[in-house]
Amino acid sequence: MNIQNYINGKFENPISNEWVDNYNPANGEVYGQIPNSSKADVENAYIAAKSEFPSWSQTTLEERSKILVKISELLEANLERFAEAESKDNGKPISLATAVDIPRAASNFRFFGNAITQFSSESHETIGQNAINYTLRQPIGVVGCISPWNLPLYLFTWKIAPAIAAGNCVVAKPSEITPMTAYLLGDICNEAGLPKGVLNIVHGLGSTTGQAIIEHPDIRAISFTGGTETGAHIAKVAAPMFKKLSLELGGKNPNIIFADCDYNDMLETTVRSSFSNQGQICLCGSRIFIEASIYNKFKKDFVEKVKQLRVGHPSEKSTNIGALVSKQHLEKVKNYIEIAKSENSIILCGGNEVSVKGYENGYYLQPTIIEVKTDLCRINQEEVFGPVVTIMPFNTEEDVLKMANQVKYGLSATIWTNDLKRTMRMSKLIEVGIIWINTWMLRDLRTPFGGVKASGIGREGGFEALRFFTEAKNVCIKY
Ligand code: TXE
Repeated sequence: MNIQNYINGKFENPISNEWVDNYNPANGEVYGQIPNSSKADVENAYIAAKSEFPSWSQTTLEERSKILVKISELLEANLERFAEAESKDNGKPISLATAVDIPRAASNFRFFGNAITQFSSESHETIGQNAINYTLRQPIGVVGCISPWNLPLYLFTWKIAPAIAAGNCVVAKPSEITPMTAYLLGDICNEAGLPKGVLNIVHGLGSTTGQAIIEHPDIRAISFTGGTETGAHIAKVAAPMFKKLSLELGGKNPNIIFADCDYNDMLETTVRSSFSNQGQICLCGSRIFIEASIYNKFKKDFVEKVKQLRVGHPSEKSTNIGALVSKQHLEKVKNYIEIAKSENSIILCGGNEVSVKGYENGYYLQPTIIEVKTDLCRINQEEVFGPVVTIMPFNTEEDVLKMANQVKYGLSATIWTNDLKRTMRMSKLIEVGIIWINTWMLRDLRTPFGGVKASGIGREGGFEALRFFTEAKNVCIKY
């Protein structure tokens, strides 16, 4: 099946007629092609967005809200079709796409459709000077949204929904590895009555299509989620052009377990926070630190539970772990397991590819637990982004805090304890943007979302996203 660009409300082939293969990770076969869009396609998308901007930016909030909520409803009505497409394109279990990815993509549109009706700006009376200031929050114009392959529609819409809610027009590019649900979204936008040109979707490689978006002199803001290296490259290109930038990058998140936690709840959630989506979530807790007094018990119970996870074809309901997203990514993750072995770490379970009957060329890997001797080894410092976690014991709060922060990333952290004072102390000292206490990935879309250090700059979510997608302009009136 060939995917087309969605520009000015219409589906189009790329001008150059260049295409890229799209693989099904569950069987390793090519099942379609996507445009490798060039600068010229991005320019067409930009022109469509620019022409629509004066009208869309003046559309009432009620009207924008109505359209966004309608998109959300149509996504829900098409849940099965979208979940199947996402699972086939990405390799994730159909159960996960049905329960999480597509419902959350729908929530993104509903949430920002409602949030924009509550978004307001400030006014400041300058007392003693007979002056009043008011701040306009104006849409930026044409903005670029670039998203990754791990949660394809979920992260694509996490950017697009606030961008258009705030009155911008968008040139968006999904990952070339998982383009399918973004492609299907075009029809839904038309059906919901989104004016043509508000959202334009160009498909293609990062180095061609993505590069054309970030280099475009009149695309004034870039919202990007993806790898840290790509983020650094985008910052280098965009900074001299003074573009507004939001970068949500990689993570190497600590999962810190104290002996006084609710053990069973912790154990179950830790299996999820380690291996959901084959461990390909930037928020996965890939470094697990356990208080020494319960280390041996945890190690035994955790290994036992993880061994029960079923690796299988994504379309089967009983599958817990589907396929990794690509051959190249599978090789990267396998290579990290080799690195761990060469560092004298111990593979407690997993570590090998899985041959799924009937789908022998798919990209399957066992969920893998690695016991490390030091937190400073490579497997504990670099982002693997697969079904691989490390475990090691700690003795004191001070020790574990040091290890939690001794890493270049700073996205999220999880702490398991019933000691309230400890949670308050540690939350202040851990260098991350998001902390979960006694839970994981419990999301409230109003909260700021993003990281520090090599995990990026800027915050998405709630009014933070609406602030990012608007420019503040102050007006001072003397009376
Ligand atoms: O991501 P890329 P990759 C991490 C994870 C993974 C690593 C690399 O560790 O192994 O990043 O993954 C587009 N200009 N994460 O290489 O390349 C690209 O087309 C503009 C963490 O697959 O960063 C895609 O749409 N755009 C992450 C998007 O960037 C460019 C999720 C992300 O792809 C571009 C994914 C360029 N020059 C991977 N080059 C998370 N934070 O959740 C690429 N792109």
